[in-house]
Amino acid sequence: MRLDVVTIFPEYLEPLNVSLVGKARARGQLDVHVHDLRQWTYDRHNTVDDTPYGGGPGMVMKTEPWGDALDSLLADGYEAGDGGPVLVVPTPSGRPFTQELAVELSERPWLVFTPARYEGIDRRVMDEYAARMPVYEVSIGDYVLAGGEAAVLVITEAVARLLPGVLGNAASHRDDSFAPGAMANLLEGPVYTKPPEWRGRGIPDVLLSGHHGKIARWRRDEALRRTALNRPDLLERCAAADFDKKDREMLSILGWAPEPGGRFWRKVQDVEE
Ligand code: 6GU
Repeated sequence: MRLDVVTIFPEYLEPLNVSLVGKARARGQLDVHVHDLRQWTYDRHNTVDDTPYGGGPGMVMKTEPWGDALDSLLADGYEAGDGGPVLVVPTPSGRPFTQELAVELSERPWLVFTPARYEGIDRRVMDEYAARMPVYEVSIGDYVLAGGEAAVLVITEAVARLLPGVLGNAASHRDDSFAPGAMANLLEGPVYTKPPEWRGRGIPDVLLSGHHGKIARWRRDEALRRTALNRPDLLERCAAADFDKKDREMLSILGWAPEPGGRFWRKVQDVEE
């Protein structure tokens, strides 16, 4: 997979040399190109921003440097269709970045990222390239970052670990908490390793039992417990049919019940007299 990143802070992308993504690059599985947007400015001050039309606070990134930068890197091997590039524009006003979108992006051969600073990029840039290639405006969560570079690191790591041969064990993604099409998207429960006792704290007996069926059941119960606590919205999205009899027992212990009609589960409210 090829990745291009155009940014005014190329040094912010240094972590792409480290760990899983760095190793994928070293092995030739990822071909990463980081470009300084100011290469495509022609004035003495290397200006990339200007005041917004219509007024208001902050600055807007100008069309010309982005247009020249994108034309220049796309000219290098541009191909329309499935083999062509997609533009990934990190912005707090984008669609949520999910595991499903990570899988979709991991199936493309070439991703071009345009992380912005200031109040964002002049709209005409996205409109211009949307006529030539898929454009994904993506947000990594409900908070505001000072720029899109950290989002590029997040998206790249989520995508790179899905590429064939990048993680040691390909089966490991199927069990990811947010793997698309999983029966029920549950958070993973706690994990333990040696020593068996640390500061007076032991390991749940079942994990030492060697009984695979009981261990699987315990893990599933812990996943239900953690999901109910931290992400009740995920449980609410599960159909009643996602759960077996033992799941139902656990959900009921956790204070959840099927809604009238039984299609989904919901937290049971304490009824007051
Ligand atoms: Cl992708 N960019 C910025 N600046 N803020 C964000 C974001 C992206 N996702 C969430 N907040």
